[in-house]
Amino acid sequence: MTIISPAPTLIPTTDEDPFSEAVLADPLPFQHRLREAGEVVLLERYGVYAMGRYDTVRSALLDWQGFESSAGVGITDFRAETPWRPPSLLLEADPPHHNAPRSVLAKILGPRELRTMAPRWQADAETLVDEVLSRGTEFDAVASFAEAFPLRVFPDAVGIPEAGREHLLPYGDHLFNTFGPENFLVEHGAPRIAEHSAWVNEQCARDHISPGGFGDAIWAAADRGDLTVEQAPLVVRSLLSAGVDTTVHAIGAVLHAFATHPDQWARLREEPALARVAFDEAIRLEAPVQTFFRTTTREIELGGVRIPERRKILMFLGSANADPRHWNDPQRFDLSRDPSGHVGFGMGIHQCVGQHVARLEAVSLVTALARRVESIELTAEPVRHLNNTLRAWKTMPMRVRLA
Ligand code: HEM
Ligand code: OVM
Repeated sequence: MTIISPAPTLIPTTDEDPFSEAVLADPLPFQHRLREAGEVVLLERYGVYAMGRYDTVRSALLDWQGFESSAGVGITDFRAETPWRPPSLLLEADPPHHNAPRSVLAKILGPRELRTMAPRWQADAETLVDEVLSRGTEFDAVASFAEAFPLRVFPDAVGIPEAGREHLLPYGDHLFNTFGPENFLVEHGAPRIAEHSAWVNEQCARDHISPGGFGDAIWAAADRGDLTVEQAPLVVRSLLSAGVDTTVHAIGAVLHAFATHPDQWARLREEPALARVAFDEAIRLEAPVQTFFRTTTREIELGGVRIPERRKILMFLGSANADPRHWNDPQRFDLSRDPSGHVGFGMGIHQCVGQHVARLEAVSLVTALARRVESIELTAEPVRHLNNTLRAWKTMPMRVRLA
């Protein structure tokens, strides 16, 4: 990184592309350079700002007045360009519009409501583990567990029909790519997005949603007047957008962490209640959602740098979670650590409203595995799946020894 000094402030500047194949495949060296370069760094190539240190990212996440979301949380400025889909009423909204959809979803996806789901998901996890292990002790952990488990429980919990569920993962994958620039990944997904999108949008309508699930509860909120009938389908869309790929890659992250830290698997086996902390520690370490943008609502001074009004700024959640200024030995997956305060779910008013769902899924699966599996190892190098926003695995060849 070079330092150039456009008067009046000195701003560290880089021509590196965080959305290049090389950086996406191995983001840690770039993130280290970003944190070292300064509190705020100008990404010359895109004309946007970036932050990678824990304290800076955390402060920006908490300052929703200064760093807004309604201009989009991707690189596209919704005030200058029409977004490719109608904006999310949660992710891409600011108060006061954000308030009603947020409180409706927070209640529906809250820990109390999920208590009824927990025994069913635990049983589903045990069934899946039995099914996979009955076929053998070597498998691809991505296909067999990371994808299979969320797809088994989440669409049913929302209450959408069976037919067409194969659209969910590619829809989410493309959506998360579109938060970044129009690079090779967006080009690759573009040809099929219309059909994935059409299917997803259709499932949000009331007549596609079965009774008793999250989707039904959203429509019930519209009946009570907590949401308008125009808002309800878009709030369902948020679940289908944010709720599948994220948990797939989160479970991939936990399984990878255990496979590469066998001592921590042994600890979990001794103390299964550590499954919760293991999940958050894996989210800290891998940050399945790596980045989101904000837009400055006014001139903001940060670390001696003046960011003008209406500029995009990229927050590196994964980098903040690995900042040695805040975390001790950040690359170690350590169940003794208290990972709370990590920004893998964001922080502040947009902090992941689905995190209890994600946690319950992962804890159910890890708990079921811990009952039957004594040790886990990789049998070959796992292969990354590249995405402009997500940190993901395509394949993870794994062998387990049964308990
Ligand atoms: C928000 C990550 C699972 C629904 C967020 C944000 C992050 C995130 C970082 C903050 C966005 C921002 O500040 O702009 C994750 C990760 C997950 C996960 C890592 C898995 C481990 C889920 C699930 C659902 C969900 C399962 C749905 C059931 C949402 C929604 C928002 C959100 C609707 C927007 C909330 C708002 O703007 O108020 N998530 N998420 N997420 N998440 Fe998640
Ligand atoms: C939404 C949405 C979409 C993607 C991600 C997300 C991580 C939310 O449509 O509300 O949060």
